[in-house]
Amino acid sequence: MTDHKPPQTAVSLQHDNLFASPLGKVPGFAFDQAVVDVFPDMIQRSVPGYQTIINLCGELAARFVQDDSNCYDLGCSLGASTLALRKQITQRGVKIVAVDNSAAMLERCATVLHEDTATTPVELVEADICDIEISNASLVVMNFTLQFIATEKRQALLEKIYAGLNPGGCLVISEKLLFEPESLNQLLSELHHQFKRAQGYSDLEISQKRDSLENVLIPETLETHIKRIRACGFNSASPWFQCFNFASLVAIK
Ligand code: GEK
Repeated sequence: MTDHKPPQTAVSLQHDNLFASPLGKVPGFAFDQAVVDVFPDMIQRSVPGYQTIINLCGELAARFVQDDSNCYDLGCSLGASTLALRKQITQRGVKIVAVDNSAAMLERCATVLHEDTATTPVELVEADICDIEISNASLVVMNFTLQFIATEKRQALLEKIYAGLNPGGCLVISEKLLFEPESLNQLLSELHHQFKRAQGYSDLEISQKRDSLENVLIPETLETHIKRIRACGFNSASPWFQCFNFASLVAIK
């Protein structure tokens, strides 16, 4: 009998159906191999504006990256932001440091980067972003990662990023947001769920994924983010993109 395995590609095109069947007690969300296998499909169909945000990171790289400096992709997953930066960086002597604490994510990310033809060197680091050193940075990208960091550690992380950025350096933070009052939060959350249904997710998938992310993904309000960024000393900070309860902010040192 012939084995008809699909060809292996670096970026898996597997459809996300991790939450499609009733799971009984839904386990807490983890960035394990099962998630890695469906990740590109999962994030595209779950985060409105995801590709727009990733592309903008490339545009910001063209604008803000300084010669002989470092760029950081914090919570790099499969390297989507790193690839976007790499595509646009023409500055000399630049290194991208891509960090994630999921071994499964980084292993697949290494394969993805191996197939990319851009030349800016990338250092892949398996670590907690709260523990790494940040230095000589001209661009730091944190796309949908801060939301997974314990809230009490967020200020110190932002202060470390600020300290490691060169003057004129740029920080991008993309997050799921919380809204006040609760009625507004409910509305934006329902609009997000409508988006997910339009992407082919069933009500069961939406509710089981929500349960799985409970206490794992902790969103904060836009005001909390801006206040924290400003408290670090950034010269300016503003959201540049929002769709429902997802936004991306840019801050300049
Ligand atoms: C993208 N930026 O495609 N230290 C390091 N990594 C962490 C930590 C931590 N403390 N906590 C979580 N992660 C990517 C998408 S996904 C967002 C980022 C999502 C990693 C985690 O392993 C995962 O790979 C990533 O942060 C979050 O634009 O899935 O919603």
